[in-house]
Amino acid sequence: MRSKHLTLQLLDCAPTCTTLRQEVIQGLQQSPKTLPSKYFYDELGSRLFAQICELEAYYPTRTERRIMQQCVGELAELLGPGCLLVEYGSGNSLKTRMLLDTLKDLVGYIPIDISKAYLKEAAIALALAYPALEVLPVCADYTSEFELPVPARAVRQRIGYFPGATIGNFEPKAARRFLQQIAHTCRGGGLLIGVDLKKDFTVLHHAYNDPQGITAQFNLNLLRRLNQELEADFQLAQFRHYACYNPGEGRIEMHLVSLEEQVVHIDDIEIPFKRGESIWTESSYKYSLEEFARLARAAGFSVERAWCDEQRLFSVQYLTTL
Ligand code: AVI
Repeated sequence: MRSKHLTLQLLDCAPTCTTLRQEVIQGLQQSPKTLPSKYFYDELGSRLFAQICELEAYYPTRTERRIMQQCVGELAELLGPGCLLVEYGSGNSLKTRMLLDTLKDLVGYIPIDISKAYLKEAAIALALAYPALEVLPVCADYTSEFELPVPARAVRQRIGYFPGATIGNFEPKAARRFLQQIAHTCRGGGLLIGVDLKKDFTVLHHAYNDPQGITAQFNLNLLRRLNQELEADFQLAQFRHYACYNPGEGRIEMHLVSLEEQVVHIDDIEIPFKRGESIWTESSYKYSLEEFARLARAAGFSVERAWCDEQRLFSVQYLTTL
C-alpha cells in the first residue's frame, strides 16, 4: 500500500466471497431468518455507522469519548511504556487517537478491520499523523484465527482495545469465546473495552430508531450489499427497519421486516418471505457492571478498573488477564 510519503504493509486475512455466500444462505434458510451483523461493515456500511456515531440519539459514542477523556491519563499510568496496542474492529481509528496521543512510548499499533478500503484509508492517515509509530494493519474478521504481525521493537505487553460496545453484538457465549481469544492473544497484558450498560429502554429505543433514519439506512445497506456482492435481488423498498428492546434478554434486536409476501433469489436459490416476516440482523446486549464482571472472569480476565459517566449509561473497563 503506497501513498506519497510512505509504504504500509497490510496483512490480508479478509473473508472470501464464499464465506459471505455460505453464511448468508445458511442464515436466510433458518427460521427465524438471520444475517450476521459483521457484514454491515462494507465501505458504505462503515460510513453510515460513522454517521450513526455522530447522531444526537446515539449516546454511546459521545459518552464513551467523554469517559475516555477523563480516564486516559490514569490509564497511561496503569499501562506504562512499551505496549503494543491491538484494536479489534478499528473502523476509522478516530477514537484511538486519544490513546495514541497519551500512552507512553507505544511500540506499535495493529488496527484490525474487515473493511479493507476503510482500513487502508485509516492506516495511511494514522501513519502520516504519527510518523514515529509503527502501524501494522490487518484486514480480517477479528473473531477468526490469524497471527498478529510482529513490530520491529520489543513488546513489553499487548493491550487489546475493543471500544464502542461491540461486545454487545455477540451472543453471550460467543462474547465469552471472543474474550477468551483476546485473553490468549494478550496474555500477561490486558484489554481496554467499552461496555454499554442497562438503562431506561426509551433511551435505547431512541438510539436505534433515530429520527434521521440513518440506522434504517445502515440496516438496509446489508441487503444492498448482498445485491452487489452476491447478485441477490432484494427489493430494498420491500423491507423496513425495525428495532426494539427485549427486556427479558437485555438486548436491542434489530430486524428487516418484509412488507410483502415475496421471493428473493441468490443464484438459483429461492428465499421465500411471508408478509411481516423478518430477518434478524443484529442483537445489541446491554450489561450491568456485575454481569460484565462475571463474563470477563469466565473468559480469563479480571476487571482492574471500570469508569462510568454520571448517568451510568456507558462504561470503559480495563481488564487484565488472570
Ligand atoms: C457496533 N455496535 C456497538 C453498534 C450497537 O450499538 O450495537 C451497532 C449499531 N447498530 C445500530 N446502531 C448501531
